[in-house]
Amino acid sequence: MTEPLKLAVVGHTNVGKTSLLRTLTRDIGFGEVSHRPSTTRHVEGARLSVDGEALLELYDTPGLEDAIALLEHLERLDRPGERLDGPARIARFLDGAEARQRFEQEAKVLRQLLGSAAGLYVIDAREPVLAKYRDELEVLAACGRPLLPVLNFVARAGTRENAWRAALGRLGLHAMVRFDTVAPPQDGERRLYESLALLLEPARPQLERLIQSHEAQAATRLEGGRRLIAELLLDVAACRRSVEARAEPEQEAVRELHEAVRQREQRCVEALLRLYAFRPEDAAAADLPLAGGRWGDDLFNPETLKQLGVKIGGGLAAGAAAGAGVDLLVGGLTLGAAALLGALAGGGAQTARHYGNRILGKLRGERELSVDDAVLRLLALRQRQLLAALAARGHAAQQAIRLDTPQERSWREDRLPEPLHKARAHPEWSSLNPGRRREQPERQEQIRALAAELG
Ligand SMILES: Nc1nc2c(ncn2[C@@H]2O[C@H](COP(=O)(O)OP(=O)(O)OP(=O)(O)O)[C@@H](O)[C@H]2O)c(=O)[nH]1
Ligand SMILES: [Mg+2]
Repeated sequence: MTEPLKLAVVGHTNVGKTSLLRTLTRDIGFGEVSHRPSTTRHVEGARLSVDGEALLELYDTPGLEDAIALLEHLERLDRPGERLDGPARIARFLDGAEARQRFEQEAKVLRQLLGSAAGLYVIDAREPVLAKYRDELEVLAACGRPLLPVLNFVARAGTRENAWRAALGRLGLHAMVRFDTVAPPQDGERRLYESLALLLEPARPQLERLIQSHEAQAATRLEGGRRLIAELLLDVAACRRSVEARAEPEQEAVRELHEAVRQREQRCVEALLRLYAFRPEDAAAADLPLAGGRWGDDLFNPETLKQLGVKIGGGLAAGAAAGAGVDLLVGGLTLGAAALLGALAGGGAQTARHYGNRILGKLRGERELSVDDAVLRLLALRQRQLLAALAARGHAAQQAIRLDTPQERSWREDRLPEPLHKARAHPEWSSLNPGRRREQPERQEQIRALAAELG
């Protein structure tokens, strides 16, 4: 068993040190994050383990505030005729009274860095390279530990990244990583740990294990997310309601079906958020551009579908109820009914039995409500987009997720994947229908196939 590698996360106050810890540990609840300076007052650690073995310990530290005064103080610590090196000077400082008084916060940082194998020096890359930051780096460098600068706040344009690179180079710091804690690059963790492995060669095996484990976990999460979306789509595609062919019960059934589908989508959103370890409110905020109010409130609004460029099929055009396609088993053939006949022709004995009942229903004057293709398209588009947003989101993010209008065409226009067509003929696959039998191998097979198409 190797000892966990200890890293101190250090830097000026308010540059995102605690945020970096949140993102690297995928823990939205780590420490306290605030726009106010001096939020973190004590050292706090978090451990990253793989298969129960602790590989890395990250220590959050208070922000440095007055490095200029501290550097001056350090320079006065040498006795006459003495010329201490950095670590000796830091050791003398930590033994002195000032380390418990005026520089108490700074002393915590330096003690932690001395007790660590290396430091991650977090930088707000929007800031100019001021003298106070250079002094800060000089004080930290005196601890004699490798420092890896981490450029934060780099997701948006207008940073001073180049000035920082030049300034860090002049201080002998040539390795650095760009890592925005709110929107980390896809390979951000890999780059960060690989850069550390260059500085800390003996720790390379455990850093590589960490990289591999993180990448495997990310792939598993993505697969899990696609499966959740596939289950949602299958549930909705297979959903059916029989209703008496009279205006009042019909309207009531349409309303009830809308609500059931909305709730089903909300359940999927919440499951995705849980899978990615985010808060329920991270995606249910009122200002989602694709939805007013609660997520999914305008799922059945034809205008939403139009804005997204989703093809609006027979059910919507029929106007009986926006979004709830009416398979008219009564009152003539429609597209919906034609599709049903196709399903009947291609389906097995079970399908025939099922449709047999529905044709009986027709004779009794009943209608079948199902959810229109356009709604399936919209669900697929925005859930996929949510999944992509979650995969790219840092756990330091404070704002609710905002989704742009999706650009991709396939789910908007192409024929829907085969599993959804199949599901139309299998009401027993839907958790939204009574009498479902969800553990059926064929349903599972279709979910797998559909999940693969969501990739
Ligand atoms: N947009 C954006 N905001 C960030 C980023 N990193 C941090 N923040 C914000 O910056 C502020 C400071 O973040 P903290 O993580 O508390 O910073 P800190 O360095 O730990 O601060 P102290 O503990 O006070 O020294 C918070 O409001 C964060 O939400 C980032 O990459 N992008
Ligand atoms: Mg902090």
